[in-house]
Amino acid sequence: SAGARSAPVAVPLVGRDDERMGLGVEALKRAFLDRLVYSQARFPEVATRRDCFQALALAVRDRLLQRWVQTARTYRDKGSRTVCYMSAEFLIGPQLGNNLINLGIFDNARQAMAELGLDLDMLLDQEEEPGLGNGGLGRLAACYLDSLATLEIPAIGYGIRYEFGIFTQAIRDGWQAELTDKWLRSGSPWLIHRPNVAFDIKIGGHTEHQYEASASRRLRVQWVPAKVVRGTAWDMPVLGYGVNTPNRLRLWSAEAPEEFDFAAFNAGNYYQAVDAEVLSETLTKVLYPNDEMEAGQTLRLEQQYFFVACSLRDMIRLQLQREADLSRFHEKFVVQLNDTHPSIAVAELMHLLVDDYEMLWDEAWSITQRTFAYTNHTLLPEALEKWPLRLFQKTLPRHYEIICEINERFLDEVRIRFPGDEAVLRRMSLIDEDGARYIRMAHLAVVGSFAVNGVAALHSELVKSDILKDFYELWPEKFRNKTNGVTPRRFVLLANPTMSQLIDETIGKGWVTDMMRLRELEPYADDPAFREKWRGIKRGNKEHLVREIKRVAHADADPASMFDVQVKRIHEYKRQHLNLLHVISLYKRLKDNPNLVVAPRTVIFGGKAAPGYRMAKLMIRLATAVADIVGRDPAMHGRLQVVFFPNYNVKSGQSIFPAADLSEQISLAGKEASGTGNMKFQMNGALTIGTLDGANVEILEQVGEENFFLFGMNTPEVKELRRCGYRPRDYYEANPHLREVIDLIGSGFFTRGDRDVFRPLVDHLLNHDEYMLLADFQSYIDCQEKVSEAYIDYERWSRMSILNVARSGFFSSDRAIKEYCTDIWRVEPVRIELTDLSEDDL
Ligand code: B1H
Repeated sequence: SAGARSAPVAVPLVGRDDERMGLGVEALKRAFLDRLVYSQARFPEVATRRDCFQALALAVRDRLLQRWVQTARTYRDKGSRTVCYMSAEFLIGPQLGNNLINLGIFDNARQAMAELGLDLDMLLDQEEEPGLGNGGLGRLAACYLDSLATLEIPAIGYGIRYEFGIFTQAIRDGWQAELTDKWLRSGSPWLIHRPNVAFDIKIGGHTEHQYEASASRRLRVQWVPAKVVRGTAWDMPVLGYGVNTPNRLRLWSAEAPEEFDFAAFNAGNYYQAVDAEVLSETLTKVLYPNDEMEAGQTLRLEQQYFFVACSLRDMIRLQLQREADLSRFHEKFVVQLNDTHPSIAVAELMHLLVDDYEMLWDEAWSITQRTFAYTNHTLLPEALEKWPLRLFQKTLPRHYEIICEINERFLDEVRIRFPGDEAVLRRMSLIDEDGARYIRMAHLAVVGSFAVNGVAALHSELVKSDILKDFYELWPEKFRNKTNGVTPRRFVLLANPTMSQLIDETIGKGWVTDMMRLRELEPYADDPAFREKWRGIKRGNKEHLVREIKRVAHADADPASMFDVQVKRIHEYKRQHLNLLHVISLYKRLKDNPNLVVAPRTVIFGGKAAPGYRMAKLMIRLATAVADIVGRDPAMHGRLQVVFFPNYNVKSGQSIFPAADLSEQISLAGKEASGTGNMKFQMNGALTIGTLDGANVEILEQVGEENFFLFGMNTPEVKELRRCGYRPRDYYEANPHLREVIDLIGSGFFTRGDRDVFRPLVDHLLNHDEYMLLADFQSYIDCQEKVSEAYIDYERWSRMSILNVARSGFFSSDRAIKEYCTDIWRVEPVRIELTDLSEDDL
């Protein structure tokens, strides 16, 4: 959290009486002390920082819950159509600061704490990060919950309460080390356990088919499971900004159902009973730390099924409270599938409707197809989720049968549309029969949904032309684009209070829920006084990050240098090693020519590698090795520095984005579905150096090419080069400078003479280079030279920076969610009226 910060924007509840509403300084002091005593059983003189954080968080939670009760009542009375966002990940980040912002009491809370002798920033710093996601996909789900609540849309987020979130990254001897993330160690003040909201979920076993004795002779299927796991609900309130709507994030946790314990216990097998308990609880123990798939883990399939099965039962329970049967289920609920991770929901809803509620197949299928919509997030063919058929059948025997039935009926439809085309049947089947057999989850999701969307304009086109081409030809009307967005509440207001304040003073308040208004900043890009203030703010944010870098990376960074930042998961397609090739190139040129005029740079890397992804871990090692050598070289002082910022997460992101000058978005064209970090950087005034990939294309379109540093091949050029047979070694041989850079890595220069460490990386680049770093190298180096020239002309740079912010409105998650609401979900806002604390129904 930044030095002396204050929240710039008070929530515009007109004529709000803060004290009467429990939101004033006095009321907050009182609430804090109450919570310290009655929840923490502490008196102020002995309270630890942790106690004080808990007390403030609980006081804030009380204020959310007051609104929550009102919201639940209104939703029930109105019977409003509800969006259910199903996601295996919600990377929500720390909650306290965000809740203070959304309640409009950030400044009051700071003052209240100060009057009690406590520093709000210190308290905010106590919160453990709930790392319930890997990267962009999980963070997107969290941004969308913020916007859904802010736009007053009835919505529920359904996910998993992992006991261990994404690992904590440490750097040891330059290598990534993974430490467990026990974020629930001392409980979370935001999670409310609902032991009464519980469902028993079957797993494994076999099915039994029987014709009913009655006249209808209907076929009944019984699923006899191998085990039963109980799911209970944990709810987190998600408050919108400046409104009274806290929506519900409902996370499921696995336990052993008591009956099972007793069965084993009565049979005299106490240890088996305890084992069952332990085994059940492992189900939601840990988040899989892979950003783009890891195949074939039974536990992962069980996790997916478990949370989807609980969620659908929860929705059905709500529907049956409102109506006599389930025939209008799809009118009351729409389910958005965040990638294929929850796509087993298609088969599960069929199972529930047909087997449990005895609906006929055709009606059940019609309801199912009108309930689901599917978002695709990846273009990497290897990241498309597929389950080995045997494993799937063993875990979900009934769902296997249902998927076969869906598939037969679906392939009949394909046969009619493409008569005699055996190849198309094989390509579109839900079951991959080439070699080892697999269930294709993306195909299940498309067949079971009424809408399918990509996450950026380019990506959505590539979904139609490449990865789901056959499906697009069959059902063109299903396909849409919904370009991602990010929430400006967390990533601008909370993360960058000084810039927010300047914007308030310049164009007035209200822009944070109407981000297109940032366009009103455009004229100020030409105002030298404004530009000067703008630079001062960036400088302040950089000084704050410098202190963080000192604290976590033990390095001294120079705030006068250009902060050139690449933070995101480490992956070959994202090409952090291309960035490193540039660093080494610059290093070499500075060594050869000490008088070279270039902007001084601090190149900052951050991001986690999947624990089993060897090349990604080697990329981290290369970054730390280069950081080390460059850092030791006195000739680089004040000219070039490299920092690896450990354990990049939501919290540290909030210090990093506001301090960045340059945003590195350098994936190979056609590989990054969207990117969302690119948007967070832009909103905080960083300029982008990037390829024509993902949402970069739209950022370029918004800011104009004179305010964007574009380089590299575009998608058709990539395809063409691949078609012709790409030979990276040709580039190496033809470009002496590139050769020098690669040879330096191979020579052991960065590893005290050890030539073995980076050999796999160098060999891979020279012989395969799947992501074509060498083909884009020269274009990237040339573009970085233009960046350097622009930075030195600081008036020009400030102008570009201001225009980037002024033109970032399109990337608000509010815009994205409005598009989902009108084009996919067909839902309307529901206004919540707050009866305040003094009224007697509470
Ligand atoms: C994205 C994932 C992902 N795409 C598998 N796919 C996972 C796939 O645990 N798994 O198995 C986890 C995550 N994540 C990202 O989604 C894209 O790479 C980004 O380009 C995009 O911005 C983001 C949000 O749409």
